Amino acid sequence: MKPFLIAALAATALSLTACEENLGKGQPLNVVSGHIVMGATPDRPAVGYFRVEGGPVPVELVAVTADLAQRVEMHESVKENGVVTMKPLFRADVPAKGELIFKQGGKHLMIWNINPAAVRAGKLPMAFVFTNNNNERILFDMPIKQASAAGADGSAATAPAAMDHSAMGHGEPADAAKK
Ligand SMILES: [Cu+2]
Repeated sequence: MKPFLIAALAATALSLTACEENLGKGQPLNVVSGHIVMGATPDRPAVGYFRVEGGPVPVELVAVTADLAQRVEMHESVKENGVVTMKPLFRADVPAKGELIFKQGGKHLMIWNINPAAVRAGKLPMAFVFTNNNNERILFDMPIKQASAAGADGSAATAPAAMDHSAMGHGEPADAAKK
């Protein structure tokens, strides 16, 4: 066998492998970053933020789960008549080659009763469930921050994100909401 043919076969094998991993066409659908902020007090839920990069086709995020937490919900903060409320969110679009962002003041996760071992370890393994490929699940370890460290990203220098969030009752006024 001639060297160039071997190289061609090797390249074919590589590209097949890449296809199987959904890397064939540009960037794959992926969870690229995220973190959890613990509640200001143990009885309050933690909140989670993250960023998903879209793959070659549009999909929807339909659930986020964690074996080491009692409950996880997707929420969206919406302003109606000057009042910020949170509503459960059951699906969120991830445009092809676009992004889906859960962040403070917008879409967010609420997480109840994270296993203390996960808190000590500083990360919560989460599964992001999408509509493609028969509900593809992408696993991502979310780093856990204490409420007091919430300002580290510069988004909440004065009020920790979790505290701000927990002051925001479902359907109740939230004057703590930031502009
Ligand atoms: Cu919420």
